[in-house]
Amino acid sequence: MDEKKILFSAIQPSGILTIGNYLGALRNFKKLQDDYNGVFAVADLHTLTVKQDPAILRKNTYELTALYLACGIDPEKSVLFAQSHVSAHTELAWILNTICYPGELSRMTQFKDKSQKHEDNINMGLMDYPVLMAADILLYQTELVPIGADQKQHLELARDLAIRFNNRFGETFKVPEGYIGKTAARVMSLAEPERKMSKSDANLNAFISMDDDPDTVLRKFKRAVTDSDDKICYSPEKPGISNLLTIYCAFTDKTFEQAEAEFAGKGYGDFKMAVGRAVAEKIEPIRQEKNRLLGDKAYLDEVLKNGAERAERLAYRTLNKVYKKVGLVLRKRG
Ligand code: ATP
Ligand code: LTN
Repeated sequence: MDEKKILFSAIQPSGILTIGNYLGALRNFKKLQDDYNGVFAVADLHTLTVKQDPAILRKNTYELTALYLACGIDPEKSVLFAQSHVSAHTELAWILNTICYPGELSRMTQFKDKSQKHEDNINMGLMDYPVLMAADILLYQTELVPIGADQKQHLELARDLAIRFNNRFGETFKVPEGYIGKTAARVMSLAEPERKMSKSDANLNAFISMDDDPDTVLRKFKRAVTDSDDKICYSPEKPGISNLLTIYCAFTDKTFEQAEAEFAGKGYGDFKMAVGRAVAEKIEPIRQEKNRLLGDKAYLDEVLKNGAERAERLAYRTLNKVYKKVGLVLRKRG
């Protein structure tokens, strides 16, 4: 890899992605991949922290790989791989576990939310999730991590662990910065605009999936919850309309002022249809390209294989350094 700085991010193959994942994360990956050396993972090990059907997890791993490519991640420019293919991730997570304290993990918002949601399966992995995420990031000497706003707390932990390790054992890790988009870093549910849009929501009308066809997109926007008065403007008192405006502006590259002017005097019905059309227009070609790629499993396997080889080389450079620093005797090879 050339001298550009490293950018790392990952997404879990825990279902079909929503436009929240797209706007908050994926589209920024594409924007940034020319200026950085991009390393992008399918975070399959993270997904195991919530019960999965093995066959569906395998399918979702290919779905997400194809979606990365369909959204413009170029496997020649960037490294695209599955987290479980590079065992350095779990190895570094173990070392980081020895400098991380339970209190730091039990107070994580996502841990608390997911413990409530999955009461019957509060496992150690769910609590340790942010440490594996820190390992993902730190292995690549990452400088920038594009994420949605909900992952900020986890990134802070990765920074804390890097600093703690460096202080204890000497300079080893770069301390990464987060990149949270200025707009649409937290897209809200269409049914309950006070809550984050999530692909695992039981109410299918609460989110737009990247797999929804144009009719479904329009139907879901028609049903989206709005607010009591009928003025189309951005305001904290109007979470429903503000969320729709955010989505509209993100997909059309318009400012709130431009959008408010465009819909001045128009009703919610017209506005919702316009949002639906803008979204459908952008995501339909991505959906079709993703489906085309899914028809070519051999190609997807090849991309993941090359990606894992490139990722592994980078990752073991850091891991060997870490093993040496903490006093492990390195295995002699050959
Ligand atoms: P789950 O619903 O299964 O917990 P998730 O969608 O919250 O999953 P990931 O798939 O791991 O979580 O998220 C991938 C990326 O998408 C992360 O950077 C995350 O911050 C971002 N993201 C998730 N939901 C949203 C949202 N509603 N708005 C903006 N960004 C989001
Ligand atoms: N936890 C992240 C997914 C993820 C990630 C990472 C993001 C796993 N490892 C490393 C950035 C960097 C999420 O978005 N839920």
